[in-house]
This record gives sequence, C-alpha cells and structure tokens, in this order.
Amino acid sequence: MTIATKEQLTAFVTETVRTTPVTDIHTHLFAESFGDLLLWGVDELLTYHYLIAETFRFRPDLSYDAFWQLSKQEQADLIWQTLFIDHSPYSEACRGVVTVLNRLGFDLSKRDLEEYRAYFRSVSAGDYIDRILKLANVKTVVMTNDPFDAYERGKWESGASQDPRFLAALRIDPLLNLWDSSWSKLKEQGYEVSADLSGGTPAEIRRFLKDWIARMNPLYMAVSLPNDFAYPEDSARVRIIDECIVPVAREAGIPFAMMIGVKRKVNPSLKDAGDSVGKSDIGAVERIVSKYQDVKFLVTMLSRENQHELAVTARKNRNLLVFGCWWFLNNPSLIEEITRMRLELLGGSVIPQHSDCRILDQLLYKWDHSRAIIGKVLCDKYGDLFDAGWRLEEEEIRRDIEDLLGGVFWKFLGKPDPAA
Ligand code: RAT
Ligand code: ZN
Repeated sequence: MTIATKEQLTAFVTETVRTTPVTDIHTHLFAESFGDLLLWGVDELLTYHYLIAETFRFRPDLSYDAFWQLSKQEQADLIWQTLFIDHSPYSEACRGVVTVLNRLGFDLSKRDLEEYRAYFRSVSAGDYIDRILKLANVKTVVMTNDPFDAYERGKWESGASQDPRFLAALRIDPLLNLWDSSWSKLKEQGYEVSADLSGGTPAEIRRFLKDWIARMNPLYMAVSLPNDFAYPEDSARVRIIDECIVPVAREAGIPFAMMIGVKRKVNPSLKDAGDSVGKSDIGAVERIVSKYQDVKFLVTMLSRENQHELAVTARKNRNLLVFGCWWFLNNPSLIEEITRMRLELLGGSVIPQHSDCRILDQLLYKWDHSRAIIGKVLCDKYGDLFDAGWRLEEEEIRRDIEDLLGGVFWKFLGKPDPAA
C-alpha cells in the first residue's frame, strides 16, 4: 500500500521499527547451556560495570577494596541506594534498569528491591530467556566466545552450544593484544608456537583458529583494539593479523570484526569498569581494508571523533561494514547523531546498532531505547523524501527496516538469516 500522508508515514515507520525482530550482532550473552556464564536478574543488572563506575563518582568515602569485598547482593544494594534512591537515575545506564523493571511489570513506585529479587528466584533461566527474547523482540543473539578462557573452553569441549537463537563469535583479544603471555596458553593447548613467532608458529596459530572455527561455527572473528592501533607496523599484533587472521578469515569466508579505540585499565581499581576511550587513526582502517579487498571487515570505533571518517571510509570500501554505537557511544544523544550521519552517508548499508548486553535483561532497554531513536531518524529521512515528492510503499519501508535490524548483516556474511 502506498503511504499517502506524513502522519501515516510517521505512524508506520515507528510501528515497524518497534515490531521488527532484531539480529543482535554483538553481545556478551550466552545460551542456557553455558550455565552461569549467562548473567540475568536484578543483582546482575545493578552490578553492571557501567553502574559501578557511576556509583564511585558519588561515593568518595568508599574504598575500591571495600566495594570489591562485598557480596554481589551487597554491591547491588549499595548501587541501588546510591544511584536510584540518593539521586535520580537519569544516566543512560541507570535509566536502562528502570526501563527493564518497568517492562517486566514491576511496581516502580515501591522501589522495593526485595520484591524484584523474589521474582527472579521464582523463574528458571530457560523460561526467562524465552520471556526476554520475546519481550525484546530479538530473534538472534551473537555471543562473544573466548577460547582463551579456560572455563568457557570447558563448556565448548563438553558440547555446549545448540540453541539456534545464540550464535557464536570467535573473540581473539589475547592473541592480538597480549601475545607475550598468550603464546604459552596456546602451547598448553597443544600448539607448537614460540614467543618470537618463528618457524611454524604462524601455521600453528592458523591451526588453532581453524580448530575453534570448526568447534564454534562463529559468524565472525573479533577483537577489540587499543586507540593507538597502527597498521602496518612492526609488531606481533600486525604479523598475526597478516599471517594468520586474514588468511583464515579468507579461507573460512567469515569477516574479521575490529572494535577500535579502547584504552584498557586507565583505572585498574575499577576492574571491568576501568577502561576508557581514545581517538584512533582512521588511516590504519583504510590501509588494512583496502589491502585485503577479498576479506570482509566489520568495524566499530569507540570515539565520537572517529565516526564521520569511518563512514566515509566505508563509502570507499565495500568490504567494510560499519556497525553499532559502541559502549560509551551507546547514549541517546550520540546514537541519534551517529545514526543520522551514517544514513546520510551510507543509506541503509550499515548496521546501526548492536546491544553489547552483558546481562540478558538488558536486551529490553538497549533495544527499546535504540529502536526509538532509529525510528525517529528514519521518520525524518523518509519525511524528507516525502517532501521531495517520493511516495513510499509500506512494503519498501518494511524491507528497509528489516535490513537495518539484521538483513544487512546476513547479506554481508553471505548467509541466509537462520531465523527468517
Ligand atoms: O561494553 C562493554 O561492556 C565493554 O566492557 C566491552 O565488553 C566491550 O563491549 C568489548 O566487547 O570489548
Ligand atoms: Zn562488547
């Protein structure tokens, strides 16, 4: 049906973005079979590392050690008191908790943490996964799977993952960022590698990657890179990229995802909450994607300053797919600005958002909040077309939105969407 008025257009776009199922291309969630690697429930929500950092800002009296010695529930109590009772929870990470509790149907006027806890004690992980995926309207979740983590490795070795809603991504940060210490971990796993990358080491790293690709069937290989990531460069990292990651990505036909711009551990006392952001050199991205045009790259960058040049770089390189508003960018004002700019430069050839959820329940807020902004930006873009005399069919809008919320990803992979 052709859309006749701007009011109809706004209503149709908003509703379609709200109801179209999502493929969430980067999370830290796990299928139920991974046991306690899957985090969920109100105490996990409250102890999300984004909220830990915010709590310390209001509590100059609180020592880091004292906080880390508390049990999870005690930490959650302290965070709740500090961020939700002593202050109003309007930061994005706090608002997220409010959205989740509201969407679960809790009475927010009571602000009664014990009541929320009682609910979580009464549900099973399996039922809760079903409930959240349905409420969030997320059809597929891509995990972050780390073969350097002994605990997770054990889960894979005992045949964990069979839930088709949770697909794997092979995460290789230690390989590229900590080779000095991770080479010995490969050796312990039976790969004949040496610290100086001599002899058969690159071939053995390739064997390691291929073994894990065979085991996990990952949709892509991924790494987070520091803001001073350089390419080319005389370093173990770049040798491993050139001699191992790129050839394996090419052979396996899967993308290499680079998440660039992290400054790890600027405040180690904050643990997971202690990482920060720095501007990166877009030239490094340009050089690697144009050198390997037969390899696909998924790229997200952490600093706001890199967003425009990243979009321009994608215009020049069709093997580069930009994704998500990552981590410190996952805030309404920045999502709106970045999404608008990307759609203007790249049309629909972009993945506007991923959730980065670490806790299952967060799917509710991360997607509710992002959908609202993506919908708003799309209403403006289609509205401008309408003003210019272009009339749209409902079917065309539905197609575009399905692409933005998953289709673009699957087409880039060259794979059918298994949930379609
Ligand atoms: O957003 C986050 O939770 C960060 O701690 C990181 O996990 C980041 O998303 C990453 O994947 O490295
Ligand atoms: Zn992440």
